[in-house]
Parts: sequence; structure tokens; C-alpha cells
Amino acid sequence: MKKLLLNGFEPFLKYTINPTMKIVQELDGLTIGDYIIHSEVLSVDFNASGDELLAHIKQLQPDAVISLGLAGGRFKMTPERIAINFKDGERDNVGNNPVDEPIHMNGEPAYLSTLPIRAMVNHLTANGLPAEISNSAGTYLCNNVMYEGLAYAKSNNHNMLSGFLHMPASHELAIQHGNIPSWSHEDLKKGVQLCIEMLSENGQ
Ligand code: PCA
Repeated sequence: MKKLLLNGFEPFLKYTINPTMKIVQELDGLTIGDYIIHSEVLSVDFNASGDELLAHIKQLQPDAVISLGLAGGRFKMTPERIAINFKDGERDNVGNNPVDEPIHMNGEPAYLSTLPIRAMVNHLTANGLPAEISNSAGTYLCNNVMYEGLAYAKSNNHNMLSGFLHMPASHELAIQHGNIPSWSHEDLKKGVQLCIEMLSENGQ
């Protein structure tokens, strides 16, 4: 049996609920295909989230890492193709407000996801869920965590697959937010389960 580290994020900015938190909590301990799922929730804190991720990786020694984040305003599930070496964005949950800063001072400019993102998108759409590959994870916490996971894999464990899935809002969040496209919690969760099935079938 292989181990999957599945991360979600806490709420942030004007998003009073982060649907990824509930999804990872509900999938914790389940087995999908070859993978047993171990879930964690990461902080929306530029100074802490990378260290949190690396601590979970070192503790669990996973075969693969999938991190989930809310992309408020997106209509589709969007596996991310690339993480870039930049931190920039609105104030995080503890007040960090980086502008054009590198994540790693002399790090690679970017890393490509090692998840089977095309197979994931095809499997999602074949099962009736709108999906497309995203070519930008932004420069906020999600990009930060995706970059850290791939940088770790590159320098410490070439076999560990790693990447990021951005998710639309849930209906529960959309009601609170007021003006945002949304999916049911069940469809969001099913989307993540379908992606893990593809990881099991197509991940090397
Ligand atoms: N989404 C944010 C950070 C946390 C989350 O769920 C992002 O897209 O960077």
C-alpha cells in the first residue's frame, strides 16, 4: 500500500469557509486504489506553511503529495501545471504581505507538477465534473506550498510525486460570500477522489 499526504488549507481573506479543509478531513484514513490517505490542514501563513508541509512529509514519508486549495471564482476543478518561485499577494492570516519575493533565494524559477494532471482532467470530465489544467497557481499560499513540495522532491526524494489541485467554492461558502460560482460539497469531494484514482492508475 502506498501513502498519500493530502493537504487542505484553513479559511483566509474573505473566504470564511475553506471547503478543502472539510474534504481532507472526510477523506483521512480512506483507501483509494493503491493509496491510503493521510490528511493535514495547512496554515495560510507564508512563514509557516512550507515548514508545516515539509514536517508532514518527513514524518509520513509519503509516496505522493496532493495539496488542495480554494480558488474562489473558478468554475472548474483545476489541477495546476506549474509552481513559480515567487511570493506575492494580499496579507496572509498572520499579516505577512510579501511583494515579489522569492520562495527560495537561489531556487529554481519554477517546477512542473509530477501528478498525472491530464489524466486527472480527462477522468473528471468523463465523470461529469468540469475540469481543466491551470497554467498558474498564482503567487499566494497555494503556489508557495506547491513549490515547496516539488523542491523537496527534487532535492530529497525523486520518487515522491507532488502537485496541487485548485477547487471552486462550495455552496456553503458561496452563500456566505454572496457572489461566487460554487459546487456541492459532495461533487468537490468526488472530484478529489477521482483525481486520487488517476494518481493510483497513472502515477509512476
Ligand atoms: N487558496 C489560496 C491559499 C489557501 C487556499 O485555499 C491560494 O490559492 O493561494
